[in-house]
Amino acid sequence: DAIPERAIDGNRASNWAENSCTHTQNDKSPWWRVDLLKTYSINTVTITNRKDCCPERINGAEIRIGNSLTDYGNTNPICTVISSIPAGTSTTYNCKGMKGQYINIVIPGRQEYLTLCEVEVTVLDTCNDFANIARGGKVTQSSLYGDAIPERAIDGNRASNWAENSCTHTQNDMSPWWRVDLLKTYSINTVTITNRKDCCPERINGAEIRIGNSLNDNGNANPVCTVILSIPAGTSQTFECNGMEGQYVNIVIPGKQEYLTLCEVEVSGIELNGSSENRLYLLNLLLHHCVQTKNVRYTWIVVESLLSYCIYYSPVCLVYQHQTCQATMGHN
Ligand SMILES: [Ca+2]
Repeated sequence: DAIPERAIDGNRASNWAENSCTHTQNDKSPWWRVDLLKTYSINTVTITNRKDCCPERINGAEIRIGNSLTDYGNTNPICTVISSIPAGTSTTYNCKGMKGQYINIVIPGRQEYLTLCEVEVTVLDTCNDFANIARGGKVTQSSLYGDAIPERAIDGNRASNWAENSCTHTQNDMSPWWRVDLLKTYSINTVTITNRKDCCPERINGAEIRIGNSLNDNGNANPVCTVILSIPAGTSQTFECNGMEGQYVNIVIPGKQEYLTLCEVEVSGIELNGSSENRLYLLNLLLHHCVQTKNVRYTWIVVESLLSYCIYYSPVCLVYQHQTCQATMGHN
């Protein structure tokens, strides 16, 4: 009766007799899979290994994440290969935002029993992943041309013709720059820049996106996310910064006398040092539609709709009920 649901029953109990561990037959390449019902960016996968017997059975198991069901999902990209997990303990693997609807645990090429006492998954936030955190920041730039203030790059408007009054403009500075202060430190996913349309799109060529917490050289000494080769006139281009951390995002054209014009700068990322218990949330919501906050292991909430992810961020929505899975949300 060691059904696969036991790995997502919200219980890390790891003694067989506690009826909370899965168990396959002695299969060749045994596997377990969870279907998250839609695609997520997976942050971590935490696996709890059996305590009372044979912890070595998990050795060599792969965590695979993706959207394919080829070979039951066991050919999806690998997050990690588990070397071992001490008996009765839980190990967390960082999957760095790998995207997928399916998460498989498979022991490849070996005749083995696969037992999992709990599999917990956290995802990168599905709301703020895509929110523009540049808006609301404090902006500044190396100099001002006309009335093309730095705020125009975060006015929520990608209009890229000069006459539309939504693009910034510096003087013809040596190493001109623009900076947004996000007010808090974020792990930055992407920076999207909209280039001017009616004139001189080549001015942006060679600009650097820099991210960090230092204001040395006005922030222009922070680590580089990317160097912009070019952005076609009037278009928006998104640059992946892979979680670089910082409060400041600078755009600088280094070592060159140039005008810097930005019609919009959008930044997506995840706040660090925030109320972390409400930032990432457990995903064991499939069986009972429950989620668990990160740092409060035995506090559970119910979401009534699988689509209610955004509310995890809002503490006022959380209704806790110790050790149970029966509380309801303030709203749905
Ligand atoms: Ca704008």
